Amino acid sequence: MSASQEDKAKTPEVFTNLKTKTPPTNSVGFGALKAAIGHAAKYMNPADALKISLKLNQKGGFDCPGCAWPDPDDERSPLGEYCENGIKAMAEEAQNKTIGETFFQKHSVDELASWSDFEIGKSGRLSEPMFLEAGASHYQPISWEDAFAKVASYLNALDNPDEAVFYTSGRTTNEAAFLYQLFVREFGTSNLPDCSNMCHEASGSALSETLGIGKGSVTLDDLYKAEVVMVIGQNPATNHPRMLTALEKCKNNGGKIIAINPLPEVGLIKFTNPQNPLKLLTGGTKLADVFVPITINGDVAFIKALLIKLLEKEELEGGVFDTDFINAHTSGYEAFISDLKTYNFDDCLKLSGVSKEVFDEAFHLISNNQKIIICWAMGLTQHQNAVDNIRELVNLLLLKGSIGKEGAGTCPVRGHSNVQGDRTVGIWESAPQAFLDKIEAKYGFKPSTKHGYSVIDAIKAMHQKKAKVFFGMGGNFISAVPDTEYAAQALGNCNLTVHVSTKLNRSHLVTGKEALILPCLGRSEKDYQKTGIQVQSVENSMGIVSSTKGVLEPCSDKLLSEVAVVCGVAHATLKDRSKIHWLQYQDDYNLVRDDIQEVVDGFEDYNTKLKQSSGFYLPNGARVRQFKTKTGKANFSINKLPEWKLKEGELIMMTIRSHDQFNTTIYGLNDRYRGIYNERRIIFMNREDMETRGLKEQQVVNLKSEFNGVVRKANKFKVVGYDIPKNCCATYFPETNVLVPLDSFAHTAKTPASKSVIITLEII
Ligand SMILES: Nc1nc2c(c(=O)[nH]1)N[C@H]1C(S)=C(S)[C@@H](COP(=O)(O)OP(=O)(O)OC[C@H]3O[C@@H](n4cnc5c(=O)[nH]c(N)nc54)[C@H](O)[C@@H]3O)O[C@H]1N2
Ligand SMILES: Nc1nc2c(c(=O)[nH]1)N[C@H]1C(S)=C(S)[C@@H](COP(=O)(O)OP(=O)(O)OC[C@H]3O[C@@H](n4cnc5c(=O)[nH]c(N)nc54)[C@H](O)[C@@H]3O)O[C@H]1N2
Ligand SMILES: [Mo]
Repeated sequence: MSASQEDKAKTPEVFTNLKTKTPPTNSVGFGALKAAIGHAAKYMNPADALKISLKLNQKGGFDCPGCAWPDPDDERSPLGEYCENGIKAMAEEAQNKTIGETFFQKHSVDELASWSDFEIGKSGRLSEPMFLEAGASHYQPISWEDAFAKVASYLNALDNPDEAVFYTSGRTTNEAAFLYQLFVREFGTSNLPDCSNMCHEASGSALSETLGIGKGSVTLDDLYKAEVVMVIGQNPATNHPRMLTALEKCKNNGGKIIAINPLPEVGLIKFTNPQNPLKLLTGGTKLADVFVPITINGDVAFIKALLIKLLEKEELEGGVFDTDFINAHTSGYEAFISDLKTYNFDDCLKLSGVSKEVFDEAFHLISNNQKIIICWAMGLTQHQNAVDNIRELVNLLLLKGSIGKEGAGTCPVRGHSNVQGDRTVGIWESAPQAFLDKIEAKYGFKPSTKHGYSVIDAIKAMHQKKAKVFFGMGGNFISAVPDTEYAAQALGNCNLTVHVSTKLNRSHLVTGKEALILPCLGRSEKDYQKTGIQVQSVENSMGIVSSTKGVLEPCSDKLLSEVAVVCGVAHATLKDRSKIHWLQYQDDYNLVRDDIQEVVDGFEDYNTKLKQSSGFYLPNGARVRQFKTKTGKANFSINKLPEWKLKEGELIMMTIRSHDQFNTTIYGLNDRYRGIYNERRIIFMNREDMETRGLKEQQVVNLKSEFNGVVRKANKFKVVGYDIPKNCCATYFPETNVLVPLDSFAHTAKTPASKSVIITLEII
């Protein structure tokens, strides 16, 4: 009998021989160089590794497919603007192994699903289109023409275009993303969920409402000039390592850093710049001036505590708030202050789990400085009250006038390398009317104005059989989304699931009745088309658009670019009913950019500007104090304290990334900066919590979450005692996504609350 859809979706419950060490006290340095070189040597050809290291994030080179951290405008290190995890991302993409017909003949879908995510990822690059026929156990090769025809026939057989879901992960370039959403809209739906729905959607919602732009306001130069940088809910040493260089520069200029995190993440504490040989020898820079060991989801309470004390001091002494800024540029101040006065400082501080001593240190820095930047990531956006977290931070910045001036502002640190750009060019299930109007004016068809499905809505629609075709442009949907078992049933209900991918992943194994894998070029590869090798473009976390051009030969001659895949699917599906000449775009991507400049604001002279070596900045109202909100001003907001409470025996769990993974791609089994080796099925626990439960190091437990009466289980995790606040625990994503309830998500933004999962332990 074949394995169940749910079983195939879950990570195998197998241990790999855990070893633990005391976590290091310093990040990057020699250890990182060694790990990067070791990884590249193991998985890449030496000549490719060299080519890549010379071109990665260099002007005129290609954009690292890792994170969205920006490249410096001015000087770039001759030693390479990359980091250990950038090299790992490259080694993953530019693997020297490929898989095609023989591999899929040898291994059935069920067998592949029994492999760990690490093993699946290491099987090699996908080299030819593959098709899984209804009832078949193995994928078989299919020609591109037949694959396009298959997609077209399933799409055209739907009763309504809204029965199809078109997911995007954030690596897709501007050119491919623009064409993809254009095809989806011409096909007739706005079902464009994307990884952003699970990532920074809460930031986008909170920032649009309060500051009029769903993106951050600062530039790298601001970070160098800030007096205080607060890094909250983010682990840069692992997920945005080049940010540490910027923080170091800030410190060298006299700036102070406050790190707010349940874990004493080493990168926040101390950093040795690998691009500075002297520092490698002398031992690095202490980064965090104040480390705030906050309870998971204690952030609203902590920020409120800060706001209350700031108000007290302002009323007593004055000079704390930027009154001129508040008067000239904000709205809602009085209502905000009168609400703030209803809260009690001691209650807030208690809820945050932070001591008065540590609070005072953070308070001192905030109240005495005027140029403040707040950086955050998933530690704030993946809670039910995620939008409140961010709005509360905006309140703080507004009181201090710390926005739209040098050295101050918002810095939501984005995840995927082009997740921000994808949204800019139209990957949005609820795109603004003005954008849809421009599409209509340019192409002559009327895009659907209905709000499409976000990730959570899409899963529900597939589960209810309201959606029947799933198309994934990159990503690994089944492993990335919450509530793995429910999502597996949802995908299983589809008639067809299609994935445009570089590498094999679990989503290729948890399929609809039929399935297609469409293999595409990676960022590092040369994109040969009729008019020559194509350049593409991406937007980083600070709103800079720059070009990216591959340097390696494609790993197989049967790969298409994402642009060509979109053109092929669109041409086959829409045929004569299209108003667009689809195939012209794949020959010359300049034509795509010509279109983007007509439809999307800020892209005037796109093709010319892209030739500038450092790219160009998109307009950003908040950066210049032009707040494009409903009130025309920056809005204060009123946010309640979150109401969650733990019952006896319960813990609050955050699902986080190890140092050896990129989302669902597992580079290796270590988490060096947390002292973990050779294992991912672990749960980090407070040592007192272990004692109360009589738990020993490495004891095996099952994890259980109960939400609205539904029990979810993840079996077999080893307990690791760690420096984490009481009643809090941490596990790795995606192993524990089975425990994240689909209906536990951020209000307004619908980001799954994967950083506040309430669980109990079952001792076995
Ligand atoms: N190497 C590598 N780079 C990546 C990625 C990757 O997987 N690997 N992923 C990319 C993507 S898509 C993204 S979105 C980013 C993710 O980057 P991060 O957001 O840094 O990633 P997470 O591991 O989810 O880390 C969340 C951090 O928030 C803390 N945290 C959790 N809950 C709370 C809370 O309630 N309050 C506070 N204050 N802190 C909390 C955790 O302890 C952890 O340090 O990185 C991007 N870059
Ligand atoms: N529990 C829990 N769940 C989470 C999170 C969490 O912190 N906790 N984080 C969430 C976040 S922030 C995010 S962004 C999502 C990530 O969700 P996704 O973006 O869907 O997942 P990834 O793991 O980044 O996708 C990896 C796959 O993308 C494909 N790929 C890689 N490069 C390319 C390319 O250039 N083109 C194409 N077409 N395909 C490519 C490869 O086949 C690879 O297997 O997960 C979310 N899920
Ligand atoms: Mo993300």
